[in-house]
Amino acid sequence: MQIDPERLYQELARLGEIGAYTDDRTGLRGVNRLALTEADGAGRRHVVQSMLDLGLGVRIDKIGNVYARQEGREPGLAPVMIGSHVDSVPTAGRFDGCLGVLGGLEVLRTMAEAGHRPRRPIVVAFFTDEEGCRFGTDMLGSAVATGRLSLEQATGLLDAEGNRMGEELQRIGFEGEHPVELDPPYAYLEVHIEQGPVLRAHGVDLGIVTGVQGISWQELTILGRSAHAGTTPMELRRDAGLAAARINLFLHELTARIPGARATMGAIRPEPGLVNIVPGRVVCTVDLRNPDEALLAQAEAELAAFLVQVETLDGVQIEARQTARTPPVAFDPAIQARIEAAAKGLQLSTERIISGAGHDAQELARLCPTGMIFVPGEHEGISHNPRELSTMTQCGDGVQVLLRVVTELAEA
Ligand code: HGY
Ligand code: MN
Ligand code: MN
Repeated sequence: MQIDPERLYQELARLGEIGAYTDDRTGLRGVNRLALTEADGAGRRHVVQSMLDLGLGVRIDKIGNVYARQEGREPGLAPVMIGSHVDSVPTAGRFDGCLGVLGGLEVLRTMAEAGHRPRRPIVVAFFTDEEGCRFGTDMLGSAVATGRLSLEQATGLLDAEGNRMGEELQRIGFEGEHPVELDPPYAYLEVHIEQGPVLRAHGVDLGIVTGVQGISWQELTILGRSAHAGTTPMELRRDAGLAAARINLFLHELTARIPGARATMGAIRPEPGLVNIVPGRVVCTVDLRNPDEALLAQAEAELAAFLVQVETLDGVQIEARQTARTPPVAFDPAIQARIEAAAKGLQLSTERIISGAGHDAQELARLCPTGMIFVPGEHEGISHNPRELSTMTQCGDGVQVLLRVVTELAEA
């Protein structure tokens, strides 16, 4: 059986037009389907329609996860699941997450055209709010489906405007009636763009993902005192903006000292945020990552100690709220071996690689043997940016290997 790379690429382009915008600086077409916005709702409805057109049984659970099922020759068996996400960051490309979902549908389309009925059922899923940047916790839907977070914790989350996650889910019409608890699949596979430079730089066709690094997200609220920028002597200030800058610099020094550490202050919101007022309040975020759990915990502890110093130094108060925390996760070696063999059978070169980004697969790994296939990206694999680009061949190779591995597992 051969998937149709052209059809796959066209499906990616069609979905990529939902929530699309033209970046006024670069003129590039970007995608904004932030979780549970109208655009996300439209993207979801578009994919559900494709699932129904394929004759799949579609089930939506109480957190908005969508599961589309192709029955097998022996329906009672645990299914092989293929999944990812269709929500995006506000400045996305058209591949992040979508390749995994549309690639799964391409696998089922190809099987149907070949008249191939697998022994096991196959389910193609997309999970709610994988990105996490609206409600502050990533892999939200898959974390609830696999029991890391409760439905109540998830639906109670608020976005920066105070909108409640549960109400936003109802508003876009995706609060399903099925229980969120997911019965363990037989196996879970996810194809995803690498979102980094490694595979392309090494001239490798595909990545066999060994696991996902640990992730720690915090929201810091820094309280100082607003004051006149002209009349307030420097030594009398309690400048929350200065405190945030000190913390940002500290994060970068931290990464020079702790092996494998990555640190990012992605959001910095000074208030009142005006030219002639010393910021009295800053809300900012900290994203810490490391493949090693102990080193990630060390970075968290060193940051916590530094915050105490900054409070004294700048006369501010700092409240740190943990908004996401996932340990490093290793993927199943037997599934990695199957991916490697399938790629070899197609004369595709591979390399083992750890994922820098979080993925739904890291949650599913709690329930069943799980694997990921990475597809290289052009432009140094840039992602979370409209310049995100993987070629038809790169996407097609990834999904062809997915087809082989899923076909094998569905006969096991
Ligand atoms: O943040 C991440 O790693 C993922 O894109 N949600
Ligand atoms: Mn993703
Ligand atoms: Mn992403």
